[in-house]
Amino acid sequence: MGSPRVVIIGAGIVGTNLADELTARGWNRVTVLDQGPLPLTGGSSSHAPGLVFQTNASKTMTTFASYTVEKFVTLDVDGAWCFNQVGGLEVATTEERLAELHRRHGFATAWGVAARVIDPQECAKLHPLLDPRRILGGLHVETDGLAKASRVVVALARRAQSRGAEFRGSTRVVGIEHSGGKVTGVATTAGTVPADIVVSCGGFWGPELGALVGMDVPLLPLAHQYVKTHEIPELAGRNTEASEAGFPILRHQDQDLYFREHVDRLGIGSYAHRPMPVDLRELPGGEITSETMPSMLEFTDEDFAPAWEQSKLLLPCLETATIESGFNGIFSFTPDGAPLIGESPDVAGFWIAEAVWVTHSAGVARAVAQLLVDGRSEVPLNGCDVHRFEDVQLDPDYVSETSQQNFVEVYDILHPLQPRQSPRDLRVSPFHARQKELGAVFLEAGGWERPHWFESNADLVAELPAEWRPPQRDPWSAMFHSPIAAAEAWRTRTAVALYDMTPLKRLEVTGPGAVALMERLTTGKMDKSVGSVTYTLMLDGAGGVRSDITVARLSPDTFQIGVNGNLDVDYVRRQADDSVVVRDITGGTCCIGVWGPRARDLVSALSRDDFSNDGFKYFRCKQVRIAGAPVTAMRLSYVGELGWELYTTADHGLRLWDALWAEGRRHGVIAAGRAAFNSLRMEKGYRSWGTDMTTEHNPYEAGVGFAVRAQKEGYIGHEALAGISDETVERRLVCLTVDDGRSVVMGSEPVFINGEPAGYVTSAAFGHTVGAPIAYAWLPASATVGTGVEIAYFDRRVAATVVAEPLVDPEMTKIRS
Ligand code: FAD
Ligand code: THG
Repeated sequence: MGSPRVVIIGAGIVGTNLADELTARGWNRVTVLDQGPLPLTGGSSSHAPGLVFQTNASKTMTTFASYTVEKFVTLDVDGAWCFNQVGGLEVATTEERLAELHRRHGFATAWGVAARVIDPQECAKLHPLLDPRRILGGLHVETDGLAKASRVVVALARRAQSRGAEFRGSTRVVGIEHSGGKVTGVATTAGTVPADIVVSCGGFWGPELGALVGMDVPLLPLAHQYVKTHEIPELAGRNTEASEAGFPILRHQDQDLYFREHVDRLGIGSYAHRPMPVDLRELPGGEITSETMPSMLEFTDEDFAPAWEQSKLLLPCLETATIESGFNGIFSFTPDGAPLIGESPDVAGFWIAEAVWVTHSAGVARAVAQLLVDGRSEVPLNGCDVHRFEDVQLDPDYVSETSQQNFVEVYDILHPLQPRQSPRDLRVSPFHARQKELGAVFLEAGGWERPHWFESNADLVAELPAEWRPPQRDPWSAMFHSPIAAAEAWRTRTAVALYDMTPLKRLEVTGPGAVALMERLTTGKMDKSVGSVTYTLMLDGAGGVRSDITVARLSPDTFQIGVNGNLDVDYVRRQADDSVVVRDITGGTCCIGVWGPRARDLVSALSRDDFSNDGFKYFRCKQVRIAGAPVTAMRLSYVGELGWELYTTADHGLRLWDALWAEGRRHGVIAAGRAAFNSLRMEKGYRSWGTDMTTEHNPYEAGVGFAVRAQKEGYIGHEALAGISDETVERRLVCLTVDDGRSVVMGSEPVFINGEPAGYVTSAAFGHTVGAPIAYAWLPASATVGTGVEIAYFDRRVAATVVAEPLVDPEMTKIRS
């Protein structure tokens, strides 16, 4: 049997890259269909100016971009370039932006892209059209440049065709055929094309194509303005028709603008205008020809006027220039700016790869090809997986509002904790009203309102013992933070605190096949006594960490699983057969973490059940009553203190909270938020999946090898772990503390050893118990305890040291007593 029959919908930059990547892997039964003519289909790629700036806050996105560069530089069409590596220059006209460029320099370094922050004179030397007096500096990336998308598609289509792929233009897909929950083919205006796998690379048409199988594709088509000037005297004679450009591509984020050369003209792109959402139903229908470009709408000059004025200020040569042409070009935006990759939950074999820039196109295509051919992408996709969204985030109004917001903020300086302003209050726990009364400062995640600290605890800051008083923070790390977190951490470690754990996703897995399913999916022993709780890992086929979860056996056939997000829900559902029912019970239930040395006193006072150390052991669960409410209590603690997670149905939640609060006054109870929580979990050495570890890492590298049961076989990923141990790994997630005891970093900074980039920070926080900032970082295994490193924070270097972990309660005396 040959390779599966694959139909790719869309011959834009993503679809052609995918055809290339699949055929490169020996899959030769690939058909690419497009409604438009070939090679210029009228989609976004047909007219993309193709600026490729690799630097991105996301490691995955940067890796996608770097691969795009690496691949495109090797391509040509009859000798004509596909990638012109002119370099990339981002300039700052404000102090804030200059600082941001230093931060972006950090991202580039952390993710392996060479970059430099340079002064105005050097900027002007690289790009002589710049007025150096208007700028404060720039970020220069030598390997950035221009991708000629309209030529790349030709080069790649030829290559894919030479390996057996077939391209058909002017063939519109009108239906997806499936039977028994599996894709069987694609219905087109020119008949049916049979298929085992269909990948929709339909760009901003994605939602229409997804609808053919009932799949939500949360992207919004938005128009964005691009103009070309008439001839610029300063450019005359500099470039040839063939080279097109010689100066670096230029970004002026303070004014939402970017620039490139077109031989002797300048091209200007603007995000400075109002968001212009496009209703797909209003695009002109009928046959698409090379003259009708459905992705190009008429230029609206009034929207461009302010951008033109700003362009003249940055590039004085434009004072005397005029605009030759412009258009409002359509492409996709998503609620978080990242692409959409994944398989339909209902129709197996129907995949999407959409909302992808030219910049990331080759990287995304390689990832999808690896998913299809190998079952796994080498680059972690958790930030790009279409199943990352919660149900409420798939609502078209949500997608529209947040994607427009993303357009507006595309070049803004965004703090990692910066919450969206709207929509808010989409999901609240039963304790929300009480939390508001306590002055909770909420940040949003997955639609949930989560308290980060409580203003009602402000008075405690003055009571803090000297060794608990947090140092003053720099303005950036002080944003969306409060010293109240120190007081909340202090009271958690010394008295007791209530944490709202409701947003932590939980599944009920039930049925005669439940044990077998959990045995197959995890590294731990699942067939344990009812009442057991197990911390365990789900791995992918290559031994990468898919998730770390807690599994509570509630009855012989029922487990409650604490997971890390919607990706886990999607995965466990896909893996389950008819003998198991997987239910997401998050919304109908709630959870309070009651943690601290007084937790037992507090909970026992409200219950007839046995909460003694013998009667309720660490990592056990029981059905109990607390203040009359039926509660599933689990003795574990992500903050590393004595205590329980108390689960009940939503109706009982408020009473449970009120009872704990009222009784808690005698035990010094407080409500505590995520800021303290995150610091406490790092002190205890607990990883946060998605930030500290992903599928890219094996358990031993990530420091969770203890959760792999040595005797166990037959689970997904087991074979891949053969020969791997704590001793063999070449890199490790390690704990650092900052030497000066005060410089807090934020995460995603590069780490230097002997002056050379050696790794990057994952999570970071001030460790209130240990009185020093903590950072987890990926470093070579040679960086053992005691190794001195430097973390680059903006334009500073912060000295830090690899330390033994956990920093708090390594003997487990607090948590087990
Ligand atoms: P497309 O190129 O749109 O391809 C999708 C294809 O699917 C189309 O050819 C379409 O005809 C086909 N299709 C849709 N529905 C059907 C159907 N039912 N049946 C058959 N075929 C169908 N990105 C950068 O990285 N750098 C830039 O500088 C840059 N500048 C931009 C400037 C402008 C003005 C615009 C509009 C976009 C810009 N982008 C840039 C974004 C970039 O152009 C797009 O993200 C990218 O081209 C999308 O590629 P794609 O293959 O997903 O989509
Ligand atoms: N609570 C519950 N489920 C969860 C989390 C949680 N699932 C997702 C995520 N958080 C998982 N992360 C952790 C990390 C560490 C621990 C629990 C959940 C933990 N670890 C013990 C340790 O390392 O010492 C395990 C000890 C053991 O294996 O016996 O407690 O917060 N419900």
